[in-house]
Amino acid sequence: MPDLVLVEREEPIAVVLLNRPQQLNALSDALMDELVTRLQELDRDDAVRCIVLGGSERVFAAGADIGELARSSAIELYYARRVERWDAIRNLWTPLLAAVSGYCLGGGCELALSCDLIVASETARFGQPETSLGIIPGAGGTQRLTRAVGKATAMDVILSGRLLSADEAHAAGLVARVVAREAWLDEAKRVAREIASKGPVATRLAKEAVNRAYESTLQLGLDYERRALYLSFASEDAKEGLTAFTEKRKPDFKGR
Ligand code: CO8
Repeated sequence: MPDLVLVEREEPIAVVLLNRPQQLNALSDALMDELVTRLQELDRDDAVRCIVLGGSERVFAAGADIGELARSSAIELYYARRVERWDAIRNLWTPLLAAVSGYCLGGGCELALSCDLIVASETARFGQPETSLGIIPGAGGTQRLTRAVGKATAMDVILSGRLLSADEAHAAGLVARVVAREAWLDEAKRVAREIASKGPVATRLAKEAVNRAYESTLQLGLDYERRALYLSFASEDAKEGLTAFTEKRKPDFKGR
């Protein structure tokens, strides 16, 4: 059996590529288990400061594995806690960047939405076609897509099955940067290296604080941000970053 997920370490970043090309990277249970395991391994490794998650040039992922879903009953899915497994991705500490080229549909779109930011090729197509199958988005699509792009666009995408182009997704706030077709992975790696060059403690705290904005009320988010700011001052990285600026040199962050 070939690996369903390929991992390349290019410290300080790592690149994780979905690898089920014949099925357009459909997210089978086995693939998701392997993906979560690999991501958690990288998350524990201090040498990895940003992770890029991608598919191929043709497809990021065409959704959950429809064959598996067709064979599953409601109670099997409920007891297996399949969707709960996806929470591990949202809970990673290390910044996670989705590099999306081609189709990014259904569970694939929800997987990209679970990442911290999306860098998309101009070929990317985002959609939630679940209602065509008689089901609904179930790994966060109705919630995360709505928060990312607003009700009007989310309703359009989810109810009509319309696909968003990369430019539309960018204008709507789903995508952080749109890059040329041939450079989709290189550009994503470049952004990841930029992120990895920052203070790792600060990056993790900032990521958590931004997620609070997205997931809670303004006041709770502001309270969280303040505590995270004070905590960042306890890090050696903060001392190093602030001192390096005053000494007009590049900081040497240790992640401590
Ligand atoms: N699952 C399984 N197999 C797939 C999937 C998929 N999602 N998508 C494509 N494939 C397979 C096809 O069956 C085909 O296999 P084969 O060669 O053996 O016939 C192969 O990949 C190539 O696909 P196509 O021939 O269809 O390629 P095209 O270029 O003509 O079309 C599309 C590409 C438009 C992407 C088309 O394949 C498509 O519409 N795919 C399905 C997209 C979709 O509906 N996605 C939503 C799935 S449901 C979902 O994601 C719910 C998530 C819920 C949370 C998770 C719970 C566990």
